[in-house]
Amino acid sequence: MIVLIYPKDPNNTKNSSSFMQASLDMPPLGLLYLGTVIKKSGEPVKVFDFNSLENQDMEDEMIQKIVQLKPQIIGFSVATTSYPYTCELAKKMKKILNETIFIWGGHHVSFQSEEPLKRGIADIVIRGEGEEVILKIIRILKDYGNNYKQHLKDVEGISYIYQNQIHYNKPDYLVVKDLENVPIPDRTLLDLSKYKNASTILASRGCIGKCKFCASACMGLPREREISSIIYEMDMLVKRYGYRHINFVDNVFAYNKKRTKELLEAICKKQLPVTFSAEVNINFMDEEIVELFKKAGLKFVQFGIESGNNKILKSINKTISIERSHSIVKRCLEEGIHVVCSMLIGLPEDTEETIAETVAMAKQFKKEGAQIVLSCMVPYPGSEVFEKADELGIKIENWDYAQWNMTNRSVISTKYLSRRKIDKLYNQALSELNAI
Ligand code: B12
Ligand code: SF4
Repeated sequence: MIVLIYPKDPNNTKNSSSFMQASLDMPPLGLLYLGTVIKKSGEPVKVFDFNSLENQDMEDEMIQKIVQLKPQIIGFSVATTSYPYTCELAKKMKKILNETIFIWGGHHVSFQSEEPLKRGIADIVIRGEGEEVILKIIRILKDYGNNYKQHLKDVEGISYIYQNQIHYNKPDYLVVKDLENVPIPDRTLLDLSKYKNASTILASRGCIGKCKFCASACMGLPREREISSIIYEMDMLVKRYGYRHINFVDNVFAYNKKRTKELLEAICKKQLPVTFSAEVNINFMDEEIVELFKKAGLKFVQFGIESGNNKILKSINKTISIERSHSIVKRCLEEGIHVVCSMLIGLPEDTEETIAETVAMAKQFKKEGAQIVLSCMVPYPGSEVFEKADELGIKIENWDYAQWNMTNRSVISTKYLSRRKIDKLYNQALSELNAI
Protein backbone atom coordinates (compact mmCIF):
# COMPACT_ATOMS: atom_id res chain seq x y z
CA MET A 1 0.00 0.00 0.00
CA ILE A 2 1.21 3.48 -0.89
CA VAL A 3 -0.13 6.49 0.99
CA LEU A 4 0.11 10.05 -0.33
CA ILE A 5 -0.31 12.87 2.18
CA TYR A 6 -1.16 16.53 1.66
CA PRO A 7 -0.05 17.97 5.02
CA LYS A 8 -1.80 20.81 6.76
CA ASP A 9 -1.03 24.38 5.81
CA PRO A 10 -1.51 26.44 9.00
CA ASN A 11 -2.83 29.31 6.90
CA ASN A 12 -5.52 27.17 5.35
CA THR A 13 -8.83 28.96 5.42
CA LYS A 14 -11.09 26.00 4.89
CA ASN A 15 -13.76 27.41 7.17
CA SER A 16 -13.60 30.96 5.91
CA SER A 17 -16.81 32.30 4.47
CA SER A 18 -15.10 34.89 2.26
CA PHE A 19 -15.65 34.34 -1.43
CA MET A 20 -12.00 34.92 -2.23
CA GLN A 21 -10.82 32.43 0.39
CA ALA A 22 -13.41 29.84 -0.67
CA SER A 23 -12.05 30.02 -4.19
CA LEU A 24 -8.69 28.79 -2.82
CA ASP A 25 -10.22 25.66 -1.30
CA MET A 26 -8.86 23.29 -3.94
CA PRO A 27 -7.74 19.65 -3.87
CA PRO A 28 -4.02 18.81 -4.23
CA LEU A 29 -3.99 18.17 -7.96
CA GLY A 30 -0.30 17.15 -7.94
CA LEU A 31 -1.10 14.27 -5.58
CA LEU A 32 -4.04 13.22 -7.75
CA TYR A 33 -1.67 13.05 -10.71
CA LEU A 34 0.81 10.96 -8.73
CA GLY A 35 -1.90 8.73 -7.24
CA THR A 36 -3.25 8.07 -10.72
CA VAL A 37 0.04 6.83 -12.18
CA ILE A 38 0.61 4.64 -9.11
CA LYS A 39 -2.92 3.19 -9.31
CA LYS A 40 -2.52 2.53 -13.05
CA SER A 41 0.71 0.67 -12.34
CA GLY A 42 -1.34 -1.79 -10.26
CA GLU A 43 -0.25 -0.64 -6.78
CA PRO A 44 -2.93 0.09 -4.18
CA VAL A 45 -2.80 3.79 -3.27
CA LYS A 46 -4.69 6.17 -1.01
CA VAL A 47 -4.57 9.97 -0.80
CA PHE A 48 -5.11 11.79 2.52
CA ASP A 49 -5.62 15.55 2.81
CA PHE A 50 -4.92 16.87 6.31
CA ASN A 51 -6.41 20.23 5.32
CA SER A 52 -9.87 18.76 5.04
CA LEU A 53 -10.01 18.01 8.78
CA GLU A 54 -11.79 20.23 11.23
CA ASN A 55 -10.09 19.43 14.54
CA GLN A 56 -7.25 17.63 16.31
CA ASP A 57 -9.35 14.50 16.97
CA MET A 58 -9.99 14.06 13.28
CA GLU A 59 -6.30 14.56 12.64
CA ASP A 60 -5.37 11.86 15.16
CA GLU A 61 -7.95 9.58 13.61
CA MET A 62 -6.44 10.10 10.16
CA ILE A 63 -2.97 9.31 11.51
CA GLN A 64 -4.35 6.12 13.08
CA LYS A 65 -5.99 5.13 9.81
CA ILE A 66 -2.71 5.58 7.95
CA VAL A 67 -0.74 3.67 10.58
CA GLN A 68 -3.16 0.75 10.35
CA LEU A 69 -2.57 0.53 6.61
CA LYS A 70 1.13 -0.17 7.31
CA PRO A 71 2.11 1.51 4.04
CA GLN A 72 5.27 0.47 2.26
CA ILE A 73 5.73 4.08 1.15
CA ILE A 74 4.36 7.37 2.44
CA GLY A 75 4.68 10.34 0.10
CA PHE A 76 4.41 13.88 1.52
CA SER A 77 3.61 16.85 -0.74
CA VAL A 78 5.33 19.84 0.81
CA ALA A 79 4.88 23.57 0.27
CA THR A 80 6.94 26.11 2.19
CA THR A 81 4.09 26.97 4.57
CA SER A 82 3.29 23.31 5.28
CA TYR A 83 6.95 22.34 5.83
CA PRO A 84 7.03 22.74 9.66
CA TYR A 85 3.79 20.77 10.06
CA THR A 86 5.10 18.06 7.71
CA CYS A 87 8.24 17.72 9.83
CA GLU A 88 6.16 17.18 12.95
CA LEU A 89 3.83 14.73 11.26
CA ALA A 90 6.65 12.74 9.69
CA LYS A 91 8.53 12.64 13.01
CA LYS A 92 5.44 11.25 14.75
CA MET A 93 4.85 8.67 12.01
CA LYS A 94 8.50 7.62 11.68
CA LYS A 95 8.47 6.50 15.32
CA ILE A 96 5.59 4.12 14.69
CA LEU A 97 6.14 3.09 11.07
CA ASN A 98 9.80 2.16 11.18
CA GLU A 99 9.63 -0.02 8.06
CA THR A 100 7.90 2.55 5.87
CA ILE A 101 9.91 4.52 3.30
CA PHE A 102 9.21 8.25 3.57
CA ILE A 103 9.39 10.06 0.23
CA TRP A 104 9.03 13.83 0.14
CA GLY A 105 8.16 15.93 -2.90
CA GLY A 106 6.58 19.26 -3.84
CA HIS A 107 7.80 22.79 -4.26
CA HIS A 108 9.54 23.45 -1.00
CA VAL A 109 11.68 20.36 -0.81
CA SER A 110 12.46 20.46 -4.53
CA PHE A 111 14.73 23.36 -3.60
CA GLN A 112 15.49 22.49 0.03
CA SER A 113 16.05 18.77 -0.09
CA GLU A 114 18.81 18.28 2.46
CA GLU A 115 17.20 19.27 5.74
CA PRO A 116 14.50 16.55 6.05
CA LEU A 117 17.07 13.95 4.99
CA LYS A 118 19.56 15.06 7.63
CA ARG A 119 16.81 15.10 10.27
CA GLY A 120 15.99 11.47 9.43
CA ILE A 121 12.36 12.22 8.60
CA ALA A 122 12.72 11.68 4.84
CA ASP A 123 14.38 8.71 3.13
CA ILE A 124 14.22 10.12 -0.39
CA VAL A 125 13.35 13.57 -1.73
CA ILE A 126 12.06 13.84 -5.29
CA ARG A 127 12.81 17.20 -6.86
CA GLY A 128 10.26 18.40 -9.42
CA GLU A 129 7.47 16.55 -11.21
CA GLY A 130 7.21 13.10 -9.69
CA GLU A 131 5.09 10.92 -11.99
CA GLU A 132 7.88 9.07 -13.78
CA VAL A 133 10.38 8.79 -10.95
CA ILE A 134 7.98 7.53 -8.29
CA LEU A 135 7.27 4.46 -10.42
CA LYS A 136 11.01 3.79 -10.78
CA ILE A 137 11.44 3.96 -7.01
CA ILE A 138 8.49 1.65 -6.36
CA ARG A 139 10.08 -0.85 -8.79
CA ILE A 140 13.46 -0.65 -7.04
CA LEU A 141 11.85 -1.16 -3.63
CA LYS A 142 10.04 -4.22 -4.93
CA ASP A 143 13.18 -5.68 -6.46
CA TYR A 144 15.71 -4.93 -3.73
CA GLY A 145 13.74 -4.44 -0.49
CA ASN A 146 15.93 -3.06 2.31
CA ASN A 147 18.93 -2.77 -0.01
CA TYR A 148 17.13 -0.26 -2.24
CA LYS A 149 19.55 2.60 -1.56
CA GLN A 150 22.37 0.84 -3.37
CA HIS A 151 20.26 0.99 -6.53
CA LEU A 152 19.24 4.65 -6.52
CA LYS A 153 22.34 6.07 -8.15
CA ASP A 154 20.86 6.13 -11.65
CA VAL A 155 17.50 7.55 -10.63
CA GLU A 156 17.39 11.16 -11.81
CA GLY A 157 16.19 14.13 -9.77
CA ILE A 158 16.34 12.64 -6.29
CA SER A 159 18.27 13.27 -3.07
CA TYR A 160 18.98 10.66 -0.38
CA ILE A 161 21.54 9.68 2.23
CA TYR A 162 23.58 6.56 1.57
CA GLN A 163 26.65 5.48 3.52
CA ASN A 164 26.45 8.70 5.55
CA GLN A 165 26.66 10.85 2.46
CA ILE A 166 24.05 13.02 0.82
CA HIS A 167 23.55 11.99 -2.81
CA TYR A 168 22.10 14.63 -5.11
CA ASN A 169 21.25 13.07 -8.46
CA LYS A 170 20.94 15.59 -11.30
CA PRO A 171 18.92 17.28 -12.80
CA ASP A 172 17.96 19.87 -10.21
CA TYR A 173 14.29 19.81 -11.21
CA LEU A 174 12.52 17.00 -13.03
CA VAL A 175 9.95 17.77 -15.69
CA VAL A 176 7.67 15.43 -17.60
CA LYS A 177 8.60 16.20 -21.20
CA ASP A 178 5.52 14.87 -22.93
CA LEU A 179 2.38 15.58 -20.93
CA GLU A 180 0.45 13.09 -23.06
CA ASN A 181 2.35 10.36 -21.17
CA VAL A 182 0.64 11.47 -17.98
CA PRO A 183 -2.88 10.11 -17.47
CA ILE A 184 -5.81 12.36 -16.64
CA PRO A 185 -6.07 12.55 -12.82
CA ASP A 186 -8.38 10.02 -11.22
CA ARG A 187 -10.43 12.32 -9.02
CA THR A 188 -12.08 9.44 -7.16
CA LEU A 189 -8.87 9.25 -5.10
CA LEU A 190 -10.26 12.10 -2.97
CA ASP A 191 -13.70 13.07 -1.78
CA LEU A 192 -14.11 16.16 -3.93
CA SER A 193 -17.36 17.15 -2.22
CA LYS A 194 -15.19 18.43 0.67
CA TYR A 195 -13.77 21.22 -1.50
CA LYS A 196 -15.52 24.47 -2.31
CA ASN A 197 -13.57 24.82 -5.55
CA ALA A 198 -12.80 21.26 -6.57
CA SER A 199 -12.92 21.49 -10.35
CA THR A 200 -9.26 22.19 -11.10
CA ILE A 201 -7.52 21.31 -14.33
CA LEU A 202 -4.16 21.94 -16.00
CA ALA A 203 -3.72 22.75 -19.71
CA SER A 204 0.05 23.16 -19.48
CA ARG A 205 2.97 23.01 -17.08
CA GLY A 206 6.00 25.24 -16.65
CA CYS A 207 6.31 28.91 -17.49
CA ILE A 208 7.89 31.08 -20.11
CA GLY A 209 8.52 33.85 -17.54
CA LYS A 210 11.59 34.45 -15.42
CA CYS A 211 10.11 36.75 -12.80
CA LYS A 212 12.60 37.11 -9.97
CA PHE A 213 10.07 36.76 -7.14
CA CYS A 214 8.36 33.67 -8.52
CA ALA A 215 8.82 30.07 -7.42
CA SER A 216 7.42 28.88 -10.75
CA ALA A 217 10.18 30.48 -12.81
CA CYS A 218 12.29 27.34 -12.32
CA MET A 219 9.55 24.79 -13.11
CA GLY A 220 10.80 24.29 -16.64
CA LEU A 221 9.75 25.76 -19.94
CA PRO A 222 6.09 25.56 -20.90
CA ARG A 223 4.79 22.21 -22.02
CA GLU A 224 1.31 22.02 -23.43
CA ARG A 225 -1.25 19.26 -23.38
CA GLU A 226 -3.04 18.20 -26.56
CA ILE A 227 -6.14 20.33 -26.99
CA SER A 228 -8.32 17.26 -27.59
CA SER A 229 -7.21 15.83 -24.24
CA ILE A 230 -8.02 19.09 -22.40
CA ILE A 231 -11.48 19.18 -23.97
CA TYR A 232 -12.01 15.52 -23.04
CA GLU A 233 -11.10 16.27 -19.41
CA MET A 234 -13.34 19.37 -19.30
CA ASP A 235 -16.20 17.30 -20.71
CA MET A 236 -15.56 14.70 -18.01
CA LEU A 237 -15.63 17.35 -15.26
CA VAL A 238 -18.96 18.57 -16.56
CA LYS A 239 -20.66 15.26 -17.34
CA ARG A 240 -19.23 12.91 -14.72
CA TYR A 241 -18.83 15.32 -11.82
CA GLY A 242 -21.52 17.85 -12.69
CA TYR A 243 -19.30 20.94 -12.44
CA ARG A 244 -20.49 24.15 -14.04
CA HIS A 245 -17.29 26.11 -13.45
CA ILE A 246 -13.73 24.95 -14.10
CA ASN A 247 -10.50 26.44 -12.70
CA PHE A 248 -7.42 26.30 -14.88
CA VAL A 249 -4.48 26.32 -12.45
CA ASP A 250 -1.73 26.70 -15.05
CA ASN A 251 0.98 29.14 -14.12
CA VAL A 252 -0.09 31.16 -17.12
CA PHE A 253 -2.96 29.89 -19.25
CA ALA A 254 -2.26 32.11 -22.26
CA TYR A 255 1.29 32.89 -23.28
CA ASN A 256 1.09 31.85 -26.92
CA LYS A 257 -1.50 33.48 -29.13
CA LYS A 258 -1.86 30.72 -31.73
CA ARG A 259 -2.33 27.96 -29.19
CA THR A 260 -4.63 30.11 -27.01
CA LYS A 261 -6.86 30.80 -30.02
CA GLU A 262 -6.99 27.13 -30.95
CA LEU A 263 -7.85 26.07 -27.41
CA LEU A 264 -10.53 28.74 -26.96
CA GLU A 265 -12.06 27.92 -30.35
CA ALA A 266 -12.17 24.24 -29.38
CA ILE A 267 -13.90 25.15 -26.08
CA CYS A 268 -16.46 27.26 -27.99
CA LYS A 269 -17.07 24.45 -30.50
CA LYS A 270 -17.71 21.89 -27.77
CA GLN A 271 -20.44 24.14 -26.30
CA LEU A 272 -20.02 22.81 -22.79
CA PRO A 273 -22.43 24.32 -20.24
CA VAL A 274 -19.53 25.63 -18.20
CA THR A 275 -17.64 28.80 -17.34
CA PHE A 276 -13.98 28.89 -16.37
CA SER A 277 -11.28 30.89 -14.62
CA ALA A 278 -7.61 31.23 -15.54
CA GLU A 279 -4.48 33.22 -14.90
CA VAL A 280 -3.52 34.99 -18.10
CA ASN A 281 -0.45 36.98 -19.11
CA ILE A 282 -1.50 40.53 -19.88
CA ASN A 283 0.85 40.65 -22.90
CA PHE A 284 -1.09 37.97 -24.71
CA MET A 285 -4.43 39.68 -24.35
CA ASP A 286 -5.66 41.82 -27.20
CA GLU A 287 -9.06 42.83 -28.50
CA GLU A 288 -9.56 39.58 -30.42
CA ILE A 289 -8.39 37.26 -27.61
CA VAL A 290 -10.46 39.05 -24.94
CA GLU A 291 -13.58 38.58 -27.07
CA LEU A 292 -12.74 34.95 -27.74
CA PHE A 293 -12.15 34.34 -24.02
CA LYS A 294 -15.53 35.86 -23.23
CA LYS A 295 -17.25 33.74 -25.89
CA ALA A 296 -15.55 30.57 -24.59
CA GLY A 297 -16.89 31.22 -21.07
CA LEU A 298 -14.12 33.01 -19.15
CA LYS A 299 -15.77 34.24 -15.97
CA PHE A 300 -12.79 35.10 -13.75
CA VAL A 301 -9.37 36.15 -14.99
CA GLN A 302 -6.34 36.71 -12.81
CA PHE A 303 -3.53 38.98 -13.92
CA GLY A 304 -0.13 39.24 -12.27
CA ILE A 305 0.05 43.04 -12.35
CA GLU A 306 2.65 43.06 -9.55
CA SER A 307 3.71 46.74 -9.50
CA GLY A 308 2.46 50.21 -10.41
CA ASN A 309 5.90 51.29 -11.58
CA ASN A 310 7.47 50.28 -14.91
CA LYS A 311 11.05 50.42 -13.61
CA ILE A 312 10.16 48.03 -10.79
CA LEU A 313 8.46 45.70 -13.28
CA LYS A 314 11.64 45.66 -15.36
CA SER A 315 13.81 45.07 -12.29
CA ILE A 316 11.90 41.87 -11.48
CA ASN A 317 11.93 40.62 -15.12
CA LYS A 318 8.19 41.09 -15.48
CA THR A 319 7.83 41.94 -19.13
CA ILE A 320 4.58 43.89 -18.91
CA SER A 321 3.83 47.60 -18.66
CA ILE A 322 1.41 49.46 -16.42
CA GLU A 323 -0.15 51.14 -19.49
CA ARG A 324 -1.01 47.78 -21.03
CA SER A 325 -2.33 46.46 -17.71
CA HIS A 326 -4.67 49.46 -17.44
CA SER A 327 -6.11 48.99 -20.91
CA ILE A 328 -6.53 45.18 -20.68
CA VAL A 329 -8.09 45.25 -17.21
CA LYS A 330 -10.54 47.90 -18.42
CA ARG A 331 -11.37 45.93 -21.56
CA CYS A 332 -12.06 42.71 -19.61
CA LEU A 333 -14.27 44.55 -17.13
CA GLU A 334 -16.23 46.07 -20.04
CA GLU A 335 -16.83 42.52 -21.30
CA GLY A 336 -18.27 41.58 -17.90
CA ILE A 337 -15.33 39.34 -16.99
CA HIS A 338 -14.44 39.41 -13.27
CA VAL A 339 -10.85 40.55 -12.94
CA VAL A 340 -8.51 39.65 -10.09
CA CYS A 341 -5.27 41.66 -9.99
CA SER A 342 -2.41 40.27 -7.94
CA MET A 343 0.03 42.89 -6.78
CA LEU A 344 3.12 42.78 -4.63
CA ILE A 345 4.89 45.13 -2.31
CA GLY A 346 8.36 44.73 -0.81
CA LEU A 347 9.96 43.85 -4.15
CA PRO A 348 13.76 44.12 -4.10
CA GLU A 349 13.93 47.64 -5.61
CA ASP A 350 10.71 48.96 -4.06
CA THR A 351 10.84 52.28 -2.21
CA GLU A 352 8.11 54.03 -0.27
CA GLU A 353 7.34 56.01 -3.45
CA THR A 354 7.05 53.00 -5.78
CA ILE A 355 4.85 51.21 -3.25
CA ALA A 356 2.62 54.29 -3.19
CA GLU A 357 2.33 53.97 -6.98
CA THR A 358 1.40 50.28 -6.66
CA VAL A 359 -1.23 51.05 -4.05
CA ALA A 360 -2.64 53.92 -6.15
CA MET A 361 -2.93 51.58 -9.13
CA ALA A 362 -4.61 48.92 -6.99
CA LYS A 363 -7.10 51.50 -5.71
CA GLN A 364 -7.90 52.62 -9.22
CA PHE A 365 -8.46 49.03 -10.39
CA LYS A 366 -10.71 48.40 -7.42
CA LYS A 367 -12.77 51.52 -8.20
CA GLU A 368 -13.16 50.26 -11.76
CA GLY A 369 -14.56 46.96 -10.44
CA ALA A 370 -11.57 44.60 -10.20
CA GLN A 371 -10.69 42.53 -7.12
CA ILE A 372 -7.26 43.10 -5.65
CA VAL A 373 -4.98 40.54 -4.03
CA LEU A 374 -2.22 42.62 -2.50
CA SER A 375 0.60 40.66 -0.89
CA CYS A 376 3.98 41.17 0.69
CA MET A 377 6.62 39.50 -1.46
CA VAL A 378 7.72 36.18 0.01
CA PRO A 379 11.09 34.78 -1.13
CA TYR A 380 10.05 31.18 -1.74
CA PRO A 381 12.91 28.71 -2.21
CA GLY A 382 13.74 28.27 -5.87
CA SER A 383 12.91 31.88 -6.73
CA GLU A 384 15.72 34.25 -7.63
CA VAL A 385 14.87 36.45 -4.66
CA PHE A 386 15.61 33.50 -2.38
CA GLU A 387 18.58 32.00 -4.19
CA LYS A 388 20.27 35.40 -4.73
CA ALA A 389 18.91 37.18 -1.67
CA ASP A 390 22.25 38.70 -0.62
CA GLU A 391 23.00 40.02 -4.08
CA LEU A 392 19.55 41.61 -4.29
CA GLY A 393 19.86 43.15 -0.83
CA ILE A 394 17.16 40.99 0.72
CA LYS A 395 17.45 39.95 4.32
CA ILE A 396 15.22 37.21 5.64
CA GLU A 397 14.00 38.31 9.06
CA ASN A 398 11.60 35.50 9.88
CA TRP A 399 12.55 31.87 9.24
CA ASP A 400 9.32 30.35 10.51
CA TYR A 401 8.16 28.90 7.20
CA ALA A 402 4.64 28.44 8.54
CA GLN A 403 4.35 32.22 8.34
CA TRP A 404 5.57 32.50 4.76
CA ASN A 405 2.05 33.12 3.69
CA MET A 406 1.56 35.82 1.08
CA THR A 407 -1.30 37.44 2.94
CA ASN A 408 0.63 37.56 6.17
CA ARG A 409 3.18 40.09 7.35
CA SER A 410 6.47 40.61 5.58
CA VAL A 411 9.23 38.11 6.36
CA ILE A 412 12.01 40.21 4.80
CA SER A 413 13.65 43.58 4.74
CA THR A 414 15.03 44.98 1.49
CA LYS A 415 17.79 47.35 0.44
CA TYR A 416 15.51 50.34 0.96
CA LEU A 417 12.86 49.18 3.41
CA SER A 418 12.86 47.57 6.82
CA ARG A 419 10.47 44.76 7.57
CA ARG A 420 8.52 47.01 9.91
CA LYS A 421 8.20 49.65 7.22
CA ILE A 422 6.91 47.11 4.68
CA ASP A 423 4.36 45.87 7.23
CA LYS A 424 3.25 49.41 7.98
CA LEU A 425 2.81 50.26 4.30
CA TYR A 426 1.01 46.95 3.74
CA ASN A 427 -1.48 47.48 6.56
CA GLN A 428 -2.09 51.04 5.47
CA ALA A 429 -2.69 49.89 1.90
CA LEU A 430 -5.11 47.18 3.04
CA SER A 431 -7.18 49.61 5.05
CA GLU A 432 -7.26 52.10 2.15
CA LEU A 433 -8.35 49.33 -0.21
CA ASN A 434 -10.98 48.06 2.23
CA ALA A 435 -12.43 51.55 2.44
CA ILE A 436 -13.27 51.54 -1.29
C1 B12 B 1 -3.48 25.74 -7.47
C2 B12 B 1 -2.38 26.22 -6.56
C3 B12 B 1 -2.68 26.36 -5.23
C4 B12 B 1 -4.00 25.89 -4.64
C5 B12 B 1 -4.00 24.38 -4.50
C6 B12 B 1 -2.69 23.85 -3.93
C7 B12 B 1 -2.24 22.46 -4.37
N1 B12 B 1 -1.35 21.93 -3.61
O1 B12 B 1 -2.65 21.90 -5.34
C8 B12 B 1 -4.04 26.67 -3.30
C9 B12 B 1 -4.85 27.91 -3.52
C10 B12 B 1 -4.61 25.94 -2.10
C11 B12 B 1 -2.57 27.02 -3.11
C12 B12 B 1 -2.06 27.39 -1.91
C13 B12 B 1 -0.74 27.74 -1.75
N2 B12 B 1 0.17 27.93 -2.71
CO1 B12 B 1 -0.08 27.43 -4.54
N3 B12 B 1 -0.16 27.02 -6.33
C14 B12 B 1 -1.10 26.52 -7.05
C15 B12 B 1 -0.60 26.36 -8.50
C16 B12 B 1 -1.12 27.56 -9.30
C17 B12 B 1 -0.99 25.06 -9.17
C18 B12 B 1 -0.68 23.79 -8.34
C19 B12 B 1 -0.82 22.59 -9.22
O2 B12 B 1 -1.86 21.97 -9.28
N4 B12 B 1 0.22 22.29 -9.98
C20 B12 B 1 0.22 21.18 -10.90
C21 B12 B 1 0.72 19.90 -10.25
C22 B12 B 1 0.80 18.79 -11.29
O3 B12 B 1 1.99 20.16 -9.77
P1 B12 B 1 2.41 20.08 -8.23
O4 B12 B 1 1.27 20.32 -7.33
O5 B12 B 1 3.61 20.91 -8.08
O6 B12 B 1 2.83 18.53 -8.08
C23 B12 B 1 3.88 17.95 -8.82
C24 B12 B 1 5.28 18.11 -8.20
O7 B12 B 1 5.44 19.19 -7.33
C25 B12 B 1 5.56 16.79 -7.54
N5 B12 B 1 5.03 16.57 -6.20
C26 B12 B 1 4.16 17.26 -5.47
N6 B12 B 1 3.93 16.64 -4.31
C27 B12 B 1 4.65 15.52 -4.30
C28 B12 B 1 4.76 14.51 -3.35
C29 B12 B 1 5.60 13.43 -3.62
C30 B12 B 1 5.70 12.35 -2.63
C31 B12 B 1 6.31 13.37 -4.83
C32 B12 B 1 7.18 12.24 -5.14
C33 B12 B 1 6.20 14.39 -5.78
C34 B12 B 1 5.37 15.45 -5.50
O8 B12 B 1 4.89 15.88 -8.42
C35 B12 B 1 3.63 16.46 -8.80
C36 B12 B 1 3.20 15.91 -10.13
O9 B12 B 1 4.08 16.28 -11.15
C37 B12 B 1 0.95 26.42 -8.28
C38 B12 B 1 1.73 26.86 -9.47
C39 B12 B 1 1.79 25.69 -10.45
N7 B12 B 1 1.29 25.88 -11.63
O10 B12 B 1 2.22 24.59 -10.10
C40 B12 B 1 1.05 27.33 -7.06
C41 B12 B 1 2.23 27.14 -6.12
C42 B12 B 1 2.50 25.68 -5.96
N8 B12 B 1 1.73 27.67 -4.86
C43 B12 B 1 2.59 28.33 -4.20
C44 B12 B 1 2.35 28.94 -2.95
C45 B12 B 1 3.36 29.95 -2.49
C46 B12 B 1 1.21 28.64 -2.22
C47 B12 B 1 0.92 29.04 -0.79
C48 B12 B 1 2.11 29.01 0.16
C49 B12 B 1 0.26 30.41 -0.85
C50 B12 B 1 0.02 31.08 0.48
N9 B12 B 1 -0.72 30.52 1.38
O11 B12 B 1 0.53 32.14 0.69
C51 B12 B 1 -0.15 28.00 -0.40
C52 B12 B 1 0.48 26.69 0.12
C53 B12 B 1 -0.57 25.63 0.31
C54 B12 B 1 -0.07 24.21 0.15
N10 B12 B 1 0.00 23.48 1.25
O12 B12 B 1 0.27 23.77 -0.97
C55 B12 B 1 3.93 28.33 -4.89
C56 B12 B 1 4.88 27.29 -4.27
C57 B12 B 1 5.97 27.88 -3.43
C58 B12 B 1 6.40 26.99 -2.30
N11 B12 B 1 7.70 26.88 -2.14
O13 B12 B 1 5.65 26.48 -1.54
C59 B12 B 1 3.51 28.02 -6.37
C60 B12 B 1 4.58 27.34 -7.19
C61 B12 B 1 3.09 29.36 -7.02
C62 B12 B 1 4.24 30.33 -7.22
N12 B12 B 1 4.61 30.58 -8.44
O14 B12 B 1 4.77 30.90 -6.31
N13 B12 B 1 -1.88 26.91 -4.28
S1 SF4 C 1 5.02 35.34 -12.10
FE1 SF4 C 1 3.80 34.30 -13.61
S2 SF4 C 1 4.83 34.79 -15.55
FE2 SF4 C 1 6.31 35.21 -13.94
S3 SF4 C 1 7.50 33.31 -13.75
FE3 SF4 C 1 5.83 33.22 -12.25
S4 SF4 C 1 4.18 32.12 -13.23
FE4 SF4 C 1 5.62 32.78 -14.82
